[in-house]
Amino acid sequence: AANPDWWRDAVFYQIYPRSFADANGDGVGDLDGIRSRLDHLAGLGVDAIWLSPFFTSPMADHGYDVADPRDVDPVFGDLAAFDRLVAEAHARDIRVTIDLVPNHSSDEHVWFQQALRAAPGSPERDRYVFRDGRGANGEQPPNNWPSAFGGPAWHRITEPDGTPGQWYLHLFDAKQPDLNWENPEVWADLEATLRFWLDRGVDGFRIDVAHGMAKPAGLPDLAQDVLAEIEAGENPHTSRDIRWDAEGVHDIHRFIRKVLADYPGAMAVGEVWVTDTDRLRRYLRPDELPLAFDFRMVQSRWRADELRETVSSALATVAGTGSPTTWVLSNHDVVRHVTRYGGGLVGTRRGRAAALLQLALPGVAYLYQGDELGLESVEPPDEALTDPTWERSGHTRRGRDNCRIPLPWEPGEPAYGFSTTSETWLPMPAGWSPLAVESQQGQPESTLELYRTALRLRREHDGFTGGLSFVDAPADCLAFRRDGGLTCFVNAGNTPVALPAGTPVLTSVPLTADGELPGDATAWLA
Ligand code: TEU
Repeated sequence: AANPDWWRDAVFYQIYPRSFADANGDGVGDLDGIRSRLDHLAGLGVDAIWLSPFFTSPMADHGYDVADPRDVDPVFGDLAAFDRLVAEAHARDIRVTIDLVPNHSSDEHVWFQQALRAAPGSPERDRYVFRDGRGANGEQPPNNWPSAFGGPAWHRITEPDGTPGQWYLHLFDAKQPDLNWENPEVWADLEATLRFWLDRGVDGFRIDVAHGMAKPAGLPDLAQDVLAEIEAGENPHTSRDIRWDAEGVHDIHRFIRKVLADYPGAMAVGEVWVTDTDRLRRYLRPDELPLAFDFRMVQSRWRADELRETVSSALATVAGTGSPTTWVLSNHDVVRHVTRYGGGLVGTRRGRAAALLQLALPGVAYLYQGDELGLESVEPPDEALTDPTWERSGHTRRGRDNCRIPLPWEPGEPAYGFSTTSETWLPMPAGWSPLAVESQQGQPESTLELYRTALRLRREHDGFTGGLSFVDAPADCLAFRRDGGLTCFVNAGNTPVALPAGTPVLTSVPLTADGELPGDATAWLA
């Protein structure tokens, strides 16, 4: 019988559909492409996939601008292709989870088109956050909020009679108007979307901007010092950034959880960009989110003290909530961890060590496609950039294309088996041939085989059960022991160190001739 708590220690694999595999040769990945590569995921040993959006969309934010949340965009396939994918994933014991984007819709959603044609104050306008502007003729935005992509979070429309009109809120791109979560129709529509996909067999959801749907009453200005920090690119995500984490968001999560409760085993993970322990833990409740990404691991540098602090605060966040931690190193929004840790040989080595750290920790792990290949971020040339951040920031922020380069499957030249065309939606770099799946497959020293072995041990070895206790370790090292008996020993420094007693089960790089753990390496010991 199905275990309703299957997700508590699961390894999820995030697929960014544009960049995973392209079956129809148009240079953009698609659902049939994903289906054709399921054996890679089965061989890797992941428990579930998370598909970033594949819904009908004008692709202003590559699908995070949803025009119809209950259909498939033709660039990715159709509902029949989705059903085939779910069936073939389930046949391999891989669960399928999908993205849910409740904070905003596309401006090409039928609701927004109706809102533009309707009058101020109408029920159609009330599904979004329309306000009159400030200043004599309403020519100033209603408040000082910036968009997460740069520029103001407000866009002024032209009324149907041709006069300059109201403003609408968009915390992201202008083509992503925020929905008004004070409107009951918005709730009912989200429930319809949840049930639509759950009835089609999905096993859960990743909830986009899960800290963003509710807005503070009266939409007050941001404090000047907080605004200055945001504009300096510090993106503090503090409790003083009142655009996010408003109290009302918790009611919405309780509503979602009630719907999920009708489907045994259905899970949800929130993209909660809240890094304050007390604020984050408020989302993790038996009647709210079962899981929330802990992004402090993404923000942590490759230093033993920071990593240890990251692990401690993540564990403190979930303590007493009944939820496990959700560990993540990379995703489609951040510079890949190999690059963050220094890139090249050093970054690759640290990336391997970080993978063994991530996979030894109690709870849920999310891998991002390409993590298992040790991929680095690759910055495309200016003219190839597609992320809305580039335009909206006035070309001051290059955006997130660097972590969205299509995956290399086969050795050779671009597109390395990703597509039959070399004209991929983002250019693929020269020199990726050795990183391709087929190049690494069966090579014992490869990052792909390291992940495979690690996932197999995590599944089969009984040392991985229970919580963790930190173990004394030399400077620049971090060590902990799982209740089941496995010890994870990370050397984040440069010099080899002696390991505690125990038998090495797996190491990210070979031990020295003296049996010591080299720098930038992790060992699992039983
Ligand atoms: O990201 C939301 C988010 O808050 C951060 O990732 C960050 O602030 C943003 O990337 C700006 O740097 C989610 C999705 O993961 C992202 O891809 C979407 O663009 C965004 O929501 C809007 O839907």
